[in-house]
Amino acid sequence: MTDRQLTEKIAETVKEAGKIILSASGTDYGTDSKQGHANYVTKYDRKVQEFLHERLSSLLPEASFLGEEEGEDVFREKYRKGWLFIVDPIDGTTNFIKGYYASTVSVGLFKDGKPYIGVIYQPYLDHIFTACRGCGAFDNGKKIMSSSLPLCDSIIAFGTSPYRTDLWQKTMKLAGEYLMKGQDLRRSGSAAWDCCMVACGAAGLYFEFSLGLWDYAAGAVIIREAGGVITDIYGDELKFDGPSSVLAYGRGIDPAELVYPERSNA
Ligand code: 2AM
Ligand code: CA
Repeated sequence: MTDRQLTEKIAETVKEAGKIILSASGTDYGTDSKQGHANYVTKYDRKVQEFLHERLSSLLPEASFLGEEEGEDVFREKYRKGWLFIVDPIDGTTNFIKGYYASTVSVGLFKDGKPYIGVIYQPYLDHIFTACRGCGAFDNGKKIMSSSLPLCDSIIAFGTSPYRTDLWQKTMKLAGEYLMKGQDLRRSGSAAWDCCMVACGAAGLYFEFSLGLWDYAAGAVIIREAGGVITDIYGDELKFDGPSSVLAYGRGIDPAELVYPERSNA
């Protein structure tokens, strides 16, 4: 199987998983709170993850599986060799619970600890973003490139890391600074979606102070294949081995215009 064929197979599976999200009805989401502020899991997160675990494991039996919701959710040294699926079954769980129609299914495939394939599906809009290393990035099969516009003509997307209440001042300060430098701000509630918006050029830049690996694993491949840049929020290389801050931006942004926050140990 070629890399493109494997990407297509993963995309088919991820689209099927999206149907589980669309099938959710009523108000009984079986919602449980997780650690931290505004951090939830529903029975649908678990269902989608189970479905993906089973289907992706039969697609690539030699791959390990790391998912947000159950089982293995911590990056291990052994993942630096071979294949690893990194899955966020519902990215934007709060949106899902509230009926905000802005959640995604995100599947990254790493090879030897580095992002290799990325697939992100927004089931409400029926848009699937795909990329594999060296093959380019696509939105519903159409090739995409990140924006060539400068910061002053760009939408700035950001996330608020709501489960980390200690980060709100830093987040809002940076958002304010970018509001003055860019065109306007957006906050979608799904980090994976924000990555797609940078990849296709709708947004020029995206930042968030704290994300799980599953929130940005797939997005990183899609952004890079679309000619964009993704680093941590200080401009340092992403390590792809656990939680991190994220800064992503399109081709047109002059790095000299970026605003780097002060470093802290948080
Ligand atoms: P989620 O909906 O899958 O939890 C919103 O700012 C972004 O942060 C979403 O992509 C959301 O993903 C993510 N997020 C929410 N809680 C998180 C946590 N405890 N750790 C890391 N990311 C989280
Ligand atoms: Ca997530």
